[in-house]
Amino acid sequence: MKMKGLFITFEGTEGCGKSTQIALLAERLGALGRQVRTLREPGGTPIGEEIRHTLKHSEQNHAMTAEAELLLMNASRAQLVREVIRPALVAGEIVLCDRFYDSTMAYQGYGRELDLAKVKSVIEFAVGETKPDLTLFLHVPAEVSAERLRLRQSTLPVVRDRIEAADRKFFERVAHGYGVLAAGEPQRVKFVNGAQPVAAVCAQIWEVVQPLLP
Ligand code: Z5A
Repeated sequence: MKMKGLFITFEGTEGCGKSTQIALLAERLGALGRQVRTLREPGGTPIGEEIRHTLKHSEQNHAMTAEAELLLMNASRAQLVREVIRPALVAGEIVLCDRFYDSTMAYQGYGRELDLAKVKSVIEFAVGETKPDLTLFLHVPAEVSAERLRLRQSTLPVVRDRIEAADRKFFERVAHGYGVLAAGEPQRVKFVNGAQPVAAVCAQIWEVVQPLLP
């Protein structure tokens, strides 16, 4: 099936600004008359949102193994790809997705230290031929990420999140993993300095996205 649309994914560690920038880019593209679809992972479909709850907040998830986590992330993804992403791309839409398979490589591969080749083959089974045209990797130092999360948590009710509860070493491995992944695919993965003010990040993203618009 011919895909006429454009598939852009946003990646990075917690609080790097993905949601903020996706909203701004969607608004800008919408104002230009483009058909835009914003999605998040895990989630984005009714089945995926249930899986998201199981992964993050369910009271039953305390004993979840890294292997189960890997498979659930990719069950959510397999559903999202077939139910939403492929039909949207066939229809010529611009799909903006908050995390995709690089998150699995970074969190389950590097973070949980699962075998990288096996993680890759699970991802391949989940996504088939559906791969991002562009991935924006919003890089922020760990201190910036921690400070943003602290500020956000001070204004919101506390909800237990199993993944966020991992230790510091886990998040250091995730950040290292992202660096390796971005360096390994410079054509697809574009490095964005997420520590700048919101408007400056937005401008840097627009410079990369604009030339790719179909
Ligand atoms: N995960 C996984 O392990 N494997 C996978 O395959 C996939 C996911 C797909 C999803 O969590 C979790 O699933 C995630 C990875 C794992 N776990 N962790 N930990 P989520 O969807 O709940 O959250 P997140 O993806 O980690 O994103 P986030 O924490 O919500 O952050 P964000 O979307 O990147 O940032 P934001 O919400 O736009 O901004 C955060 C705060 O900073 C907010 O208060 C903003 O107002 C502020 N902000 C944003 N930009 C700026 C700038 N430029 N300056 C100052 N302040 C800013």
